[in-house]
Amino acid sequence: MRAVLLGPPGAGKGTQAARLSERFGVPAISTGDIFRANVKGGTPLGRRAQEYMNAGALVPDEVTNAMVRARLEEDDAAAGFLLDGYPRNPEQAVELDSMLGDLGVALDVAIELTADVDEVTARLLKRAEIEGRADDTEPVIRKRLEVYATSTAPLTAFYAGRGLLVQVDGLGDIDEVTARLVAAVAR
Ligand code: B4P
Repeated sequence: MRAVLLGPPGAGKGTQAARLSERFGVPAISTGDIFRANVKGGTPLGRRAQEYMNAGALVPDEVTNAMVRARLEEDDAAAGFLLDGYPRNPEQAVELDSMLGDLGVALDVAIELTADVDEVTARLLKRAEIEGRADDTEPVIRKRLEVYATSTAPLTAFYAGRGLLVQVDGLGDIDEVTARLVAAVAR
């Protein structure tokens, strides 16, 4: 399986990517997780990414694209992958095509996990209480949702135009959503 997982912040991408990764035996590659690991480790990449993440903005494409290209070239991604949170704008989608072209492979599916604004906001505020992530405050969540609507949402039309888009309802309990995703991918 070579898949991308799209959806607004809080739709459950990270949660479900971990489960799909196990189910299909492919690595889940989360750009958000890679950035957070670098922030925690105090690397130059982390220091660069942190200011954008804390503001709810996208990390610049040249940083993100180079990071994903290097990750897709690793051995464990040769037989498949699930990209969680990438691409996030049309420029990244074009760059992903170029990376996959260079690797001689193609995407099988683009999965959009849908959830409404009220639900995702509630989930992220709940996560803030548990994990205290710097980008889970109300003003930053609002900004992330704006960025999603402007930059990321157009990707659904991009992938639909290629016949690759599958939409899955992200509301309901976590197991229920996983079952929907597995059924959608297996089609
Ligand atoms: P991400 O890490 O991708 O963060 P996210 O969109 O909020 O999704 P996440 O995966 O964490 O949350 P999930 O929906 O699983 O990005 C963070 C930042 O990194 C971005 O703002 C940006 O700055 C940067 N970045 C990342 N990728 C980039 C790119 N490609 N280009 C540029 N910048 C990039 O879950 C949310 C919460 O909901 C969790 O607490 C979970 O437990 C809960 N939940 C999940 N499913 C649920 C369900 N069914 N019911 C109830 N709660 C549920």
